[in-house]
Amino acid sequence: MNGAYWGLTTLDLLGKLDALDSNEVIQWIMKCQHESGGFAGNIGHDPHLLYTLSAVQVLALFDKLNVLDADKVANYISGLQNEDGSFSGDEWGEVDSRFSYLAICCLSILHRLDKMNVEKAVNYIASCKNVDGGFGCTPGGESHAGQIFCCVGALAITGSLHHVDKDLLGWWLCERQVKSGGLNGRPEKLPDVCYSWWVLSSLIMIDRVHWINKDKLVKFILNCQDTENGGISDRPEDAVDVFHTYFGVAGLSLLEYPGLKAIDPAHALPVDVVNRIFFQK
Ligand code: GRG
Ligand code: ZN
Repeated sequence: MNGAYWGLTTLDLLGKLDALDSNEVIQWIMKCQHESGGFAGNIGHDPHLLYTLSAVQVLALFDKLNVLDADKVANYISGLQNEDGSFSGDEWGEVDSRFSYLAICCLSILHRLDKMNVEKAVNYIASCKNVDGGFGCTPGGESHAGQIFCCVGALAITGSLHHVDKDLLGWWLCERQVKSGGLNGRPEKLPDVCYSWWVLSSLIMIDRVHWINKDKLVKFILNCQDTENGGISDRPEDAVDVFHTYFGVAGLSLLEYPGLKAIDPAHALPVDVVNRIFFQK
């Protein structure tokens, strides 16, 4: 299901969503829905918030959210909220600030944020903030750009960005740019194309994107292309995959690279899709 979201969102950003038969995709997605209302990664697998958001995002791309029983999906999601405001990813109970983002983003797309306790959810995310301005997966967990995207995205969607120290976090995030122009996910690690999304979307949400060198990042991403067979890899000369192809193209879209649709940094969907969800009910 995540693969469907990465591949189809990339196609949409490229203006090629019609390359696939939408009915076939939608039928497969609906076969992945569990009786609990949540979606699984594939037919017959167990449901999880991760696949539930991807399923809802793909239906949004195709303007087919109406095939869903939104209350049923929302009940599955809100049922995973814990007493302290955190979210479990599925019935087995692992807690992570990623799951807070998944729940908040999904309920927001479904216009069902009122089904969860937003105040408690926001307070839990704020409790994952560290002294370096970043966020971890649970309180006290090491700051990591992926978790920062989740926490900042969730705070942006709920109108709670006042919990972020924008200068402190902006400094930590812009320090992720290394000599080659690429971004890493935490200090001393290698650059990787997918951080073009996790870091850049966060910088945009806190209005600090001008703190990195955009031209150098564009060149780094383009250098990771397989110019013969297509696709983008994590770093130059590596094998391509659909995950890094999506985050490379999405990063280029955030960098306003010509010929790509604009993408919304919080909902991780093309801006025209987000506008359709929130402004054309
Ligand atoms: C809708 C875009 C979107 C996402 C859904 C699942 C999720 C929400 C976000 C995941 C955030 C996250 C934790 C991303 C990091 C992915 C990654 C590259 C992990 C690798 O971590 P390490 O520590 O790699 O193994 P490094 O780069 O530190 O060596
Ligand atoms: Zn990566």
